[in-house]
Amino acid sequence: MNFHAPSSESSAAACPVSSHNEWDPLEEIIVGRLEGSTIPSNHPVVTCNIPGMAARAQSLAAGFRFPKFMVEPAQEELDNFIKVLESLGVTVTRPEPFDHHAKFATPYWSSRGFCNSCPRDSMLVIGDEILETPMAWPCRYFETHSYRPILKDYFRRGARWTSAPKPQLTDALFDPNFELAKKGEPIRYILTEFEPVFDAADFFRCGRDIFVTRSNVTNKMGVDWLRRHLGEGYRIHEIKSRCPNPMHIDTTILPLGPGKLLINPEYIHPDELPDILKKWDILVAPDPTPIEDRILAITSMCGKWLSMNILMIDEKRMIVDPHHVNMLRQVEKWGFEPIPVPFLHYAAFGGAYHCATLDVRRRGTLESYF
Ligand code: ABU
Repeated sequence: MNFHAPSSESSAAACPVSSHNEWDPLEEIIVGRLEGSTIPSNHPVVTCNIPGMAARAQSLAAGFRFPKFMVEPAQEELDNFIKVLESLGVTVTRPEPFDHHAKFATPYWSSRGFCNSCPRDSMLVIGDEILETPMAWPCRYFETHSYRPILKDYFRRGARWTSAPKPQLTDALFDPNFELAKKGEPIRYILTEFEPVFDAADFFRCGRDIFVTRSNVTNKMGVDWLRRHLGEGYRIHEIKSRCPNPMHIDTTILPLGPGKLLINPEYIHPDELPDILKKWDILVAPDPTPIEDRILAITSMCGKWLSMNILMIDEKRMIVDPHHVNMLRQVEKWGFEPIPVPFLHYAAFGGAYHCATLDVRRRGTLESYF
């Protein structure tokens, strides 16, 4: 590895929102909620990203409340996860409970909501700014409203609070002829360039350098919008992923510390990484431990690489699912201290620890790591 030590450029601000990367010591985090969870309303942008069996179940049960047998075990895991975070000295902040079953409409379409399981998607923290993202799933249109009390509180205490242009999400944004790429074919996306859309979970932050994968919820115009919004203080680099149905970077590639990059060997080819990342240690994720439980396998909204959806507490400690023994053993070999927290039932609501959280404050300063 040819790693250059970071140079400090600013001092820590006394702002409730202050987070520049994925690994500085964690001080405050938003953790999602399951109350009021509703199965996403039917839309091609939803179904194209849900694995086979779950997609079929989703389209049959669209708009109904998630059944108790799915919510209860996930809620238990969530409660325990929160206790673990608090025991580590992290302040946990929560959105308001909301009944996402309520129907809403714009002049162009109507939908029911989804849930607040994954704050990682709807808001992006860059330094002292917390930005509401223009998400492409119609059922997520008003998701950030559950976070408004928190956002207003952060704003009153000095954070910058912004929102990207609210997208129209008309048919013009979605390619009616979209089909998933077959093996060996170039990756295709369901989104057109009609307007900017992006989920925050398609980005990860390494100080002044921010990395993104294009996906079925993040188009080029969305990346351009963010690049122009952040201005010259930041550089946004696109990472090429070979995932045939890309949605969110955090099961594809994730930094675990300065100079340390976890990659999914199916989706990332190291020789295709941006040149600046080639200087980092490439840690190849081990094969995910298969999930034999049929209900868990069928109900998961996520792919098997959710084993990579790690949350860093600091440069050494990380939350990992004890089911994923291959990952647990591997990160120990790399010198990390995994903290095992069971979380497999949460996959039915869209993710694991990284998705389920939004780190709003980490102790550290804005650095340039490259
Ligand atoms: N929300 C992250 C899940 C992405 C995946 O299914 O791999």
